Amino acid sequence: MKNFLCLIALLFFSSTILEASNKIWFKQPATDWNEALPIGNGRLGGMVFGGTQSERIQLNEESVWTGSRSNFVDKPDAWKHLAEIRELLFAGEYVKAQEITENDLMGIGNWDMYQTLGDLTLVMGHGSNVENYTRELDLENAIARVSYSANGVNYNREYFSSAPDQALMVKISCNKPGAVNLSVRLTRPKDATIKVQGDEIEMFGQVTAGGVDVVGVNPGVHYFSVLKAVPSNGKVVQQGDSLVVSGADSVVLYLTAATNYWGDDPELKSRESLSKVLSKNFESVKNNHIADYQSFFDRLKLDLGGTEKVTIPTDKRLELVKDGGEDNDLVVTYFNFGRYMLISSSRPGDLAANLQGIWADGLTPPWGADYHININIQMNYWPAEVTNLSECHLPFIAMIDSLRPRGRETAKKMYNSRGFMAHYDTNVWYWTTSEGKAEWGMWPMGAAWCCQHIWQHYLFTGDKEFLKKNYQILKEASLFFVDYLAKDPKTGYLVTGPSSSPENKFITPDGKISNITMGPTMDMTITRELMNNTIAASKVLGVDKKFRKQLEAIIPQLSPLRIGSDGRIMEWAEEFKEQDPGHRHISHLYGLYPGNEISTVKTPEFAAAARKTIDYRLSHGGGHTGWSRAWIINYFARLNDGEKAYENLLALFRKSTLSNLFDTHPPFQIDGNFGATAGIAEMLIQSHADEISLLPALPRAWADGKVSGLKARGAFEVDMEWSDGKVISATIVSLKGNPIQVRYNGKTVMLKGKAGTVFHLD
Ligand code: FUC
Repeated sequence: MKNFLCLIALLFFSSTILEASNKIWFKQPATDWNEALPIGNGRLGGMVFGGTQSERIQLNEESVWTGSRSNFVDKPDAWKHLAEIRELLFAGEYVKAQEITENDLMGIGNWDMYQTLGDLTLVMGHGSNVENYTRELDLENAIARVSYSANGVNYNREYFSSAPDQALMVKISCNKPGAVNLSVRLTRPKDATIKVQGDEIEMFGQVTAGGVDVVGVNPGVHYFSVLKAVPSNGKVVQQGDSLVVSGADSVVLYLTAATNYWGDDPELKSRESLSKVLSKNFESVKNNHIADYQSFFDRLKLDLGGTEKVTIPTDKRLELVKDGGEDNDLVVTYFNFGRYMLISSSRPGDLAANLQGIWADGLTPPWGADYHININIQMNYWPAEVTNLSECHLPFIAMIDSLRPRGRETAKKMYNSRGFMAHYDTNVWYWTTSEGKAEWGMWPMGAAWCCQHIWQHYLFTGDKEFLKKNYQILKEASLFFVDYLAKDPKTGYLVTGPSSSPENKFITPDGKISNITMGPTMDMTITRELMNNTIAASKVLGVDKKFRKQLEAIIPQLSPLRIGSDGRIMEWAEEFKEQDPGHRHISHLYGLYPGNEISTVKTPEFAAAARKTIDYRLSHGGGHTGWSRAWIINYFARLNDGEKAYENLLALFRKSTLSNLFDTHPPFQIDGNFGATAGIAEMLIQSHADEISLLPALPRAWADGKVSGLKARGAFEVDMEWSDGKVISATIVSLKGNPIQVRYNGKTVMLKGKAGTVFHLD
């Protein structure tokens, strides 16, 4: 009997542990947007506030954008100024060169904005005497829930956004027949016509620019959203601009939305989705949603041996960490939340996740919630492969392809070069010119960096068809550099430029401040990597021997990575002092992560110099934005320093995490969530150095744990369990039959076996 009770207790315990790490929950509604809970199907999203008297669900559809293809254009003869600018830079006339760059080389245009689709507001008809309130995001099922009792009646709400049914669903129910009474409205701050008829609300219009501070005036997409209320018993009637549900046992709200972004008629498209989803009952829509979501989410399970704290809501647990505590289980929740958000904001066929995924309020979100491609959007996709969500990576790959038409024009007009390229940011209209100030805009490496993801997707999946389909992108990106690179007259090396080390400034020898120079370190690392990846891809596919030879001849001429007299990796080709020694970008360590030019095993001197570089930045206030901190976690993981990686993960929780576990720049920016999710994985497994390394950066705090479903380059899936910091068992499934060396517990083994072989290590 005693044993039986123990077993029951154990079962209860283990299921509650799982629940705790897969749940973000609160005892109160959100008081502002940063406390609300995100739901999404890759395209259609909502932020659930969970108010009791009045509920707000802020809605997003990924293509609700102002503007159109015409925004941001190259100056027609910009390239004619290139030679002069380069000459000035080689002669050390940085400030003058920057002036000409801004006036004559860089493009012009208007900023566009990703905008809210609107708000779904529910005003409850029950009294205000509310008790036993909880609001949760269930990461196992991708469902948000609110429950409470009001005047003795228990109310429950469920919210989710279904990918298979392309609808956002809300169900309100209670335990007393006929006690669901509420009104429903759809609104938008601007550009919306609202029509209420029968049991439906339509909201439609064409979006235009938002606030007064926005330069852009270009109208954007046409959108259409429709909501239908389906009560169980009771009735629905129109009342002004609301639907009023009364005397119902429960009510289900079905909401669909579409825009003309992809060329569809938005009304037809959202009506089509609505009639499809209406043919199913709530439970079957919900079950389809859960099954679909779990086909991604359940691929990976992580346990860091954390103690369950089921009774403490997430915001309070975060506060405990902010007060100096540690909480491994909350780390797992954060990791799972990262995976949840990638699954919920980036499905094949959708647009790539933007600076806020798909979740953004208002008409003028920070940076327009665009695609910054000098770190941010790449970081969004760092966890995609290693955490077994390869398909969620595809919208980003499609984004790179979409950059090509404009990227070819920019290559020609700004640099008189073949191939394609893009600068530091873009958006869903895929402009590629450099915009704004040289400080941020004059950086020609955006597309080249993005191309890394094509090769990484291939390395993790071994999918040759994918590589074949996307090889031309790599080739065209490399071709740009064949034409574009310039010879530094002093060193004889080939360099990029005019360019910057993203967003950092340096002090010129005569004491002035400048951003632009020739051959900043990050550019050169990315160029080398792009060319090497293109060569490797051409070999895998057996194509383009001649072009490959051309690239092979260029690589040794590229300006190399160098260590400065102070022992740090040099950020620029010359030993400049940085103006902001604690700058958030640490771009010159690209070769450490996400690249692989710097390695503790293969290039220990560079690794030591990289550590000095990070330490220096950190000691001057570096890592102060969420994404910057997340990058540092990955850096320390690659330096095999689990303690430092963990210290920075804790710092991310303590300084850059909102109560709903959103990363904050500030304000909310999703890259830090994704970057840290990748960082946690990178502490457990690495595969960038021609081997799989198990527990390469395990901190003492995670001495015992287990994980299943991590992926490694070479197409492997890895499960392992560890105790006291040592692997006690591991299972490695070879998906493509590649041979691989595995490093664990201070030793290495070589594994060889055909596709499907399951290797067991103990
Ligand atoms: C980069 C960063 C900023 C911000 C912006 C969206 O340019 O330098 O900090 O994250 O992207």
